[in-house]
Amino acid sequence: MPELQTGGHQGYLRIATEEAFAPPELIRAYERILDRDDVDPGFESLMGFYLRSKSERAQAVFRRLQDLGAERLADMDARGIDRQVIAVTGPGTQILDRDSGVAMSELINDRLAEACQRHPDRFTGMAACAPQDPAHAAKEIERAVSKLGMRAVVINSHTHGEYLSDPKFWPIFEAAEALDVAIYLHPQTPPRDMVGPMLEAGLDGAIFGFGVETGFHALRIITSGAFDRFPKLQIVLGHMGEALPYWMYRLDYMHNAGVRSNRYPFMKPLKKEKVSNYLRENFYITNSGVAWEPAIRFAQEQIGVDRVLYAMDYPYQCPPEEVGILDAMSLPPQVKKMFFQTNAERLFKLA
Ligand code: 1DF
Ligand code: MN
Repeated sequence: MPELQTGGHQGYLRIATEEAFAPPELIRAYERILDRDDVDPGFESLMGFYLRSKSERAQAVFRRLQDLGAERLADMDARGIDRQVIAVTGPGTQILDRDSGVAMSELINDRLAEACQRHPDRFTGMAACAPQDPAHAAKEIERAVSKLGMRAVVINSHTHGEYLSDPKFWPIFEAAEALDVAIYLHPQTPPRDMVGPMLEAGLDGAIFGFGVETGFHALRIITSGAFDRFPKLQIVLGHMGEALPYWMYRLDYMHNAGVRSNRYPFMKPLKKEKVSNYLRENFYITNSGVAWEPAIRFAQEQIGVDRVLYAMDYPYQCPPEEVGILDAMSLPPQVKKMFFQTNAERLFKLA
């Protein structure tokens, strides 16, 4: 494999769009939660591993998560990554109680903004917020975007088992739509009521549980009618859209059948009629964790070449070989440039 370089020698810059960090204050808050006896089982499985395992993988992830300087930049250089779009790692503020979540969201945004100001040519930030306090979340998103230069919002899926399909959270959608920034709906472990049988099988994490829960969350948002209320809202999903593109045909059929037969009185017809129309017009998809050309081509064909973007998922999954695999995809050069560079430049207003 040729050595990877930054600078666009291959005909495009590489912009990685689902990259994670954690400030030390958040790690300390995680430690205190892990010490409780009523700790959320999914959280214990996830952060119990990354904070306490002696394995090489856990320790490398833990170290890299906390760095927004030399090590991260060196890792980007070694992988030929020109820019990272960075967000607080899951579950972030959303595992905390309301007041701690609010304070932590402000701290996260201040820290991330400082790093982006130190390295404006390498780092772009996504705003954190605490959905536990929807009114504050909306104000914090506004501050982070207009004062701190954040270019999107991250929501690490459910908040204590609650979903953004609940209108009490819609001040968040209203703020994102008004500021014209996308919401990156990023995974975390499934909530207590969903995680039990997954934990039992060791399938609660990024291997499967994350994707099931986050895809389900996105679907709940669609079927709630939120996009009919906020038609310009854009949501980004990682991991090839958490498998939703593959589900589209059946989702359309069964949603339509359910609505027509009034099976669930609260499930109302949607303005755009089909679930898939929302996936095509209100979603972007990144390939985080999936360096696999057939899946990327399928999403490009079904959702559109202008809506499928590159992501690495640093530091959780960052083998340099995956960059080479994606560089080698047999896509037309202009499509590869959209994938690695220009779609991200447009969505995050980078160029
Ligand atoms: C993992 C994967 C952890 C992803 C993450 O954040 C994460 C993992 C806590 O492998 O445990 O963001 N991911 O997006 O695939
Ligand atoms: Mn991730």
